[in-house]
Amino acid sequence: MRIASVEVHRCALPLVRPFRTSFGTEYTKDVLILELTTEDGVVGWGECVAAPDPLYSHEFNDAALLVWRDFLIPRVMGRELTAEDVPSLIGAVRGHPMARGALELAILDAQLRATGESLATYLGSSRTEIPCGVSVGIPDDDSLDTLMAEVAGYIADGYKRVKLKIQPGWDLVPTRLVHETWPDMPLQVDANQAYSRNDIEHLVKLDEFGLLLVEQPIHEEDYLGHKLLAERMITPVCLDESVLSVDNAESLIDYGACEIVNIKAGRVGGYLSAKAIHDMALARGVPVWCGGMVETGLGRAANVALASLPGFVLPGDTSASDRFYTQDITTPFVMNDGLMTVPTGPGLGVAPIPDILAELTVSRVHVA
Ligand code: OSB
Ligand code: MG
Repeated sequence: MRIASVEVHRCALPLVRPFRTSFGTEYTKDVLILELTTEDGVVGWGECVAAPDPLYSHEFNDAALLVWRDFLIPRVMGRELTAEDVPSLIGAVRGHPMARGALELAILDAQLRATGESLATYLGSSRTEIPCGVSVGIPDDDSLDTLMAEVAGYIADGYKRVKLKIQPGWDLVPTRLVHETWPDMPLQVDANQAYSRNDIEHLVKLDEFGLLLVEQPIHEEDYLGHKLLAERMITPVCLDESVLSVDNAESLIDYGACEIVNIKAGRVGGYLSAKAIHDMALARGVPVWCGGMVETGLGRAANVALASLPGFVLPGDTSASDRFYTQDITTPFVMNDGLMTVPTGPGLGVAPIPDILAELTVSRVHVA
């Protein structure tokens, strides 16, 4: 295919409730959606998982716009290519995996729409439906009652696994309460790097709650801290922010810093890299699960496809659209008995609903 044009839709989606983590609170989802058109007139869609501010990672929306315009899109425009060529064509550009991943996804979507194949089939899916977990933020009012009401609602919805966001001062007490109230509900926690290697003895106290895993407790660059924690803790240590590529994931596993991998395609530069990490982990017998970045239906469709690969043995942060949005930009993803159906249509299998996309769009940039 040859890319003829790329348009960025900057959208603002109100969240059903604020989403608070150890690094900040989001009230609205401010998201960049790529619309790419090929010379044959095929349209492909990609969602960028960067946020307006560089708080989860160094990436942020305005930087993604510049990187696309000045460095990434010029390397792929107007030349004959396939999606598999994209990582090497843009490989000279350092960093910016979320921007790279969104561009690769739009190209892959266009390619698969042209051939009629679904993303799930292309990636090597082994299931038609996947179990869903839910990520629960720190309550805006710091109240345990608020947390318990929110978790009770998700359990009533049918979620098969609960993940609590934790930070110093909001860890043992909420985790114990949720564990004791729903002892059979698979439970895990995510600190988004809020602790240090000096907190190992404190983090070990989480062991009494029988958690599936503890996610990214310590700073992303502190591999020794995670290794020391993994040696000391019964609960498996899972890494999110630290995992950036297949080679770095294998290094972290081999070193002993990572016992379970959270795979987020945006964080690792796209779905081809995500699949490579999955394949490596499956071969090594390391469990993986699909992370989320509060995606709209576009990114959610791709995550659900990825999560249907055989190595995804734990429920992912693949919640229903209504966990975050009253109005998604695509047909909403729904859950039945805690399961979600993997899209089977060509490419992502969903596309933005034109009127709704227009309604939620704040600005449009013609990048190329
Ligand atoms: O660390 O997993 C994370 C959301 C935004 C940024 C980082 C993270 C999250 C989540 C997943 O916890 C939320 C979701 O998409 O379900
Ligand atoms: Mg995380």
